[in-house]
Amino acid sequence: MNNKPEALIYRALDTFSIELPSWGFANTGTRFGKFIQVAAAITVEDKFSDAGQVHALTGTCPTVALHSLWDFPNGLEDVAHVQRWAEKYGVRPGSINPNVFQDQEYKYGSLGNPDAATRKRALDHILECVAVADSLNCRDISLWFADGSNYPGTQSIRNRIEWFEEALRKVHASLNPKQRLLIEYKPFEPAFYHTDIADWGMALLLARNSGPRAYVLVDTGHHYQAQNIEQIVAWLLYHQAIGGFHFNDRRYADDDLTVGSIDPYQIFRIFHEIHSYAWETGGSPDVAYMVDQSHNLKGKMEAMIQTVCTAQELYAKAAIVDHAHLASLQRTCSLVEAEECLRYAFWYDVRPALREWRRSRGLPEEPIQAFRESGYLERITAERRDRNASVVTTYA
Ligand code: LRH
Ligand code: MN
Repeated sequence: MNNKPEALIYRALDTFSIELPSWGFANTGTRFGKFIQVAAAITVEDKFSDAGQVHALTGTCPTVALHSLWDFPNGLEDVAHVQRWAEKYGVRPGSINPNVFQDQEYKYGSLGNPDAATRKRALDHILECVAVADSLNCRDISLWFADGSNYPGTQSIRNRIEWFEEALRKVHASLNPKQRLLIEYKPFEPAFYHTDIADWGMALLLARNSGPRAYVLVDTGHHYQAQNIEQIVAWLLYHQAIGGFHFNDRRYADDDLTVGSIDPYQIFRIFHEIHSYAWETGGSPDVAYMVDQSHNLKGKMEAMIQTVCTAQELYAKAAIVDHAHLASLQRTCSLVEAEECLRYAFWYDVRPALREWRRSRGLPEEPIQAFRESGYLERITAERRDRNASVVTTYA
């Protein structure tokens, strides 16, 4: 086996794919407002068109994550539309994200709500999403819950655990044999006292309680500043409990900035844990790589293409770590040599090999440049300007 860096980079890029979030192409904002981009996607077709463009330019993102109320508000009735757009734009529907956080009835929670009728409605919505996923031949149902409370004493944390366990067991029981449940944790926001699924341990216990095809989803933005995310990844790999990632970057909290824009070494360290696990176990873990970002200022198309290219670079860098050598240095506690072995890979310039890989696959060497020369932005700007004119920008 040729273990020259270029060969390792090629093999890594050939197996690497990352899923794009449909919502990353739409006009999103913060609670302080939304800055409208006239070319932003509005309809599901727009989102498939944009994702198709990014996949055509990078060859690395064949699936689009869909969010129920934003992409198939009519549930199963929208399946045919989605299938048509997927066909037309050459990207498949990926993970299905139920939304039990934006409707008024979820003020005190969804599956964790003290009101049994509200819990039932939330469960029914999720079960419909499982059916939508089944009809779209999607494997992953990706669950994130805003559930929690804002003040001490206002909710029974233990009762809510029981209600989540009860409901998630029913969701797991509704899966077809190929499907998986991904349980995403988040320490806070929008709840600011307790969040029901606040960390990896809570997500892992709920996953294990639900059934064998429930896994933990790690959103890189869902950690306290001081947390060692790659250590959490190592634990979840060790317990074969990791199902996927939502990649983004942050300086403070769940900032949803573009991957590698603040701390590229963080994502590199996560990819290193995965590559070294694969080297040790002789097989790649079954992990779904996904982007979860909201592009409030950057042009949404360029931000997404930049994200995919950065993820390719960081995945390729981590693929050239000499795992056998590093393992021997770790055994002998050769600290500086071991660290230098890892840093050598991080600082290795993989871009010439990446350009060569793209050329050899008939892809543009510089996807962002190719996008700028494609005229796609001008076309969608003309098509969508009027449709975006009526978008509400204010928070209140
Ligand atoms: C919650 C989250 C979740 C999505 C949402 C768009 O912060 O990370 O994954 O449903 O963002
Ligand atoms: Mn997420």
